[in-house]
Amino acid sequence: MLNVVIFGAPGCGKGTQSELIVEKYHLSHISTGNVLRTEIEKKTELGKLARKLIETGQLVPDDLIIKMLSDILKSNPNKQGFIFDGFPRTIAQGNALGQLLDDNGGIAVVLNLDVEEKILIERLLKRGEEQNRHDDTPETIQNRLKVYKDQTEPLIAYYKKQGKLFTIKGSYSVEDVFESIKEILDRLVYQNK
Ligand code: B4P
Repeated sequence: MLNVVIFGAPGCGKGTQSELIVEKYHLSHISTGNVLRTEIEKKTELGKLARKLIETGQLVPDDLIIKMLSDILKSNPNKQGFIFDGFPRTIAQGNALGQLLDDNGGIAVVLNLDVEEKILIERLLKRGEEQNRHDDTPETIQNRLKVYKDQTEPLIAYYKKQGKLFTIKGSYSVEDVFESIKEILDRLVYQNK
């Protein structure tokens, strides 16, 4: 079982690279951002709350998001493994993921996509124009970057200490970033054989 966390600031390419990883390594893709956007479309209670928070660049509370992830894992047994895209975003979520995967092989690797802030902002503004995402506006982007620094970035030291962190330069083309990811994942797949 290969459980991969893809990690980084908003707009670093987590979602983009996850799709390529899923295609090549047949992992189940769990994007908490995508799940929340579906809840928003369906206008569920969680969706209504998430909408307010996402539009202002804040995180959905840990207890709700951890419960959501735990339910998804229970209903999606995949022997090949999972790619966690956008989760964890806080240390509490990191602790919860460790516990949830305790009986399922643990986390094999955390891929940290490192991108300069200027490029992140350019990408998110472009996506805002193309896809009309309500959280890709100039004010919300600034807040998301601050929330990332305050609440999510501490996970870098957390996973470094566990020896699981691989930092990849994410400002290159989609194809070049994926080449770096493949080098890491191919090695792990080979070792697991
Ligand atoms: P997410 O959906 O996870 O959004 P993201 O961080 O903005 O996107 P990502 O990094 O995946 O960027 P992408 O590949 O699309 O979260 C949205 C919100 O949901 C959060 O702000 C939060 O409020 C809430 N949320 C989600 N998970 C949560 C959790 N665990 N706890 C609490 N709240 C949570 O790339 C961005 C753009 O760049 C795209 O347009 C893409 O085409 C482009 N791009 C990607 N790679 C590129 C490259 N190499 N070169 C050029 N462009 C590239």
